[in-house]
This record gives sequence, C-alpha cells and structure tokens, in this order.
Amino acid sequence: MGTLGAIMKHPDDLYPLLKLKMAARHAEKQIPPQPHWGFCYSMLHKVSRSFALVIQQLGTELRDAVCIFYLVLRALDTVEDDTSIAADFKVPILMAFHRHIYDPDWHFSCGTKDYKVLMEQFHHVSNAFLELGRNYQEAIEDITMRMGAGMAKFICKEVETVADYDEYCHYVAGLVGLGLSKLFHASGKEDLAPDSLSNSMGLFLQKTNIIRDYLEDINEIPKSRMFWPREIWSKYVDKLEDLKYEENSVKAVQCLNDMVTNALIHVEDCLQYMSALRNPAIFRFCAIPQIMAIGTLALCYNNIEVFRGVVKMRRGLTARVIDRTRTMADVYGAFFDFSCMLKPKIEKHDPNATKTLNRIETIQKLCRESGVLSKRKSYIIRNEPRYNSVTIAILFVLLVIIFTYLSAYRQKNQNM
Ligand code: D61
Ligand code: MG
Repeated sequence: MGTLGAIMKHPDDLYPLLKLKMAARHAEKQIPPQPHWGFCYSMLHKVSRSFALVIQQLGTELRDAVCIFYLVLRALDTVEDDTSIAADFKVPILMAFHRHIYDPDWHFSCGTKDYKVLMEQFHHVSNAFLELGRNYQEAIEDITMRMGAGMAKFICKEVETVADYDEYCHYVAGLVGLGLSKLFHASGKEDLAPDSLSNSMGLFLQKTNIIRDYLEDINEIPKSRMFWPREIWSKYVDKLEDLKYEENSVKAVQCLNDMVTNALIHVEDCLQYMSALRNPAIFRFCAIPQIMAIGTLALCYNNIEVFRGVVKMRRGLTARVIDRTRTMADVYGAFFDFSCMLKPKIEKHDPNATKTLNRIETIQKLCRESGVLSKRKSYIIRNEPRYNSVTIAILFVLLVIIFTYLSAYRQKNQNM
C-alpha cells in the first residue's frame, strides 16, 4: 500500500510525516563545510536514516562523537557482514580495527553501495576521529577493540545456546550501549549508567533486528547469516532454513513467538535505563529506537509474514513515534500500547503462551505503576475523531491547490 493509501487509512500520520520530512531536509542543511566532517554527516544520513535523525538532535560536541562512533562501528560491521571475505582474511582485520582508526592512510575495500563508499573513503572518518577529545577517542577505541574481538570469535563459531545468542548480541550491540553511556558521561550531561542496563538497551534492539530480518539473513548470498540460537529453533525444526517453507508454517510461528518472548526479557532494564536519563536530547535519542523496537516486536509476534518478507512499522507510525516521544510518560505509554497490541495475539495453544503472557503483563504492570499512564493519544486505540482539525486544514489546503491547478490547466486548454 503506497504512502498515499496509508495516509488515507491513517490520516493523522500526515502532519508528523510532514514534520519528519522537514526535519530531514533541515538536518541535511546542517552538513558542516569541512570536507571530512561533511563526508561523515552525509554518509551518516546514507547508511542509517533512523539513527541519523536522532543523532542530529544531540548537542554539537556529543553529536560529533556519536556520529564518528557510529561510522567506525558501521565500517567494522561492514567487514563482518561481507560474507564474500574468507574467514582467515577477515579475522585479523576485525581484531586490529581499533588500531586502524588512528591511521588515515588505512583503508580496506569491501561491502556494497554506500557501505563500500564508507570503506573506500574511511580516511575522512579517521581524520574526524583524530579531532575528537581524548576521552571520546578512548571510549570509541575501547569498544571497537572489544566488538572486533567478539565478532572475530563468532566468525568461526555458531550461535548454539541462548547464552551464545546473548554473548553475540552483547558484542555487536550491547557494547554500543556501554560505549554510548561512556560518551554521555564524558559529555558531562549524564551519570555513568550501570553496564548491565546499557547492555540490555543494545540486546533489545539487536534481538528485534535479528527476529525481523530472519528471511533477509537466511537468504543472504553467497552464505546465509544465522543468528537464531539452535537451542530455540531445534525445538521446532531440524534446520534453521526449514522455518521459511510453507509446510512448516505452524512450527515457524511457534518458534518466532519463542524468540519474541525471549527478547521481552530486556524491557524492564531498558525502562530503568531510560527513566534515569536527565538530558532531553539524549533521552529522545535513546527512547525513540526502543519504542520502534517494541512496536516491531508487537508487529512480528504470531505473524507468518516474517517468513515471507521483512515486516516493518509503517513510516507514518515511525513519524508519530519520533514526533511524540519527549518524556518517560510517552515511553511508558508506548510500551503499554504495543503490549496491548501483542496480548490479544497470544493463542492459548502456543507452547510459550503462559511465558509470553507473564512477560507482557509484567510490562503492563510496570507501565501502570509508573503512574503517568494518563489520558493521551494512543498509538493503536483510536479514541478521537478520525480527522483532527490540523489534518482537515491540511487536506483543505491541498484541495484548494489541486482545484486551482486544475482550473488553470482547463483555462489554458480553452485558450489553446
Ligand atoms: C541508546 C541508543 C542507541 C543504541 C543503544 C542505546 C544501544 C545499542 C545500540 C544503539 C546499537 C543497536 C544496534 C541495532 C542495529 N543492529 C546493527 O546495526 C547490527 O550491526 C551491529 C554492529 C554495528 C553497530 C553499529 C551501530 C549501530 C547503532 C549505533 C551505533 C553503532 C553507534 C551510536 C549510536 C547508534 C546489524 O547491522 C545491520 C546492518 O548492517 O545494517 C548486524 O550486522 O547485525
Ligand atoms: Mg553485522
């Protein structure tokens, strides 16, 4: 369904979508003039639309550090993700990457499209990195070293147990959480959060990605990417790729529900991490991806479409999340809403139904006990008129423009 169709179905997505478009346009105008910073910020917009917008609203000093942190790790991940590079060639690069970021002459060609450009012109990222404050450099180098070593370990090791799964997600996303907490603290804007909570922030996002991207990863050329732990999928099928075949649909959805239920373990830590943040820009930067994740999990739960294509939240809903997320009340509200969206999808014959229900009710209880679940616009339950005043005004203006244009066009044809 195109954007226009989606807007007709969800008219109050229109205004947030327009604001998002303007924010993106505004952000692009903010690209710094110096060549290497210009390259870094334009590349950031290309390789991560979702994070680029939330990074853009951080204060200058912290924004530059987080931008470089992102590009350094995205480059490291491009080496890891390129399944055409042989393991014995890839491992040493992953292990030494934390040293290469200090050497503007170093580059390694791999990856595709914008990721390939990032690798080939990596000297711009190194030059910008060398301009950062020492405490930012140390935090970025430390996390890059630990992530590179962790990625190298799993190049030749399968994700077998749930403990392996948590360990792998720690290396590629938990460590990002630990690094960000260090950068926030180094900027003097936040206390240093406990590693366990920072780690959970990363695991919740990464596990959501791994669940949503099952089909894309299993169909990866030349070699499948497999992150679902054998300890879970082997309860349903003999091979991980069997989940994508029509005849295994019932087992596939049960396995999917098992994976979603596992990811919900981290919600309590994430809510605790976010409720401790003091700086509004840092709060929004951390909260928006988390709300996108719980929304995506609610969408994926009990949904066979995960094995038919990539299930994504519609852009209008993403725009509303970005537009509306300002305080912890908005976070509790969103987690409550999406829990209410997931709950009715739990079928009593599902093998994990009881566990899923317990985790969802724990989340709803946490949100209720926050005492801030007040009368506010819900992300799912419609309790106000379909067309609010702003939307009517915009539609009216649009109609006038279309009418004027059509009458001018008809006028011109009559004069011909
Ligand atoms: C607060 C705010 C943002 C947070 C956070 C806490 C904690 C963790 C994260 C962001 C990271 C979440 C990662 C989820 C998306 N997964 C990936 O990007 C996978 O690659 C992981 C390795 C590279 C991590 C790069 C990264 C991502 C987000 C950042 C960041 C660095 C630095 C600062 C802020 C946000 C996934 O990659 C998919 C792809 O290749 O597109 C994979 O390969 O598994
Ligand atoms: Mg990767």
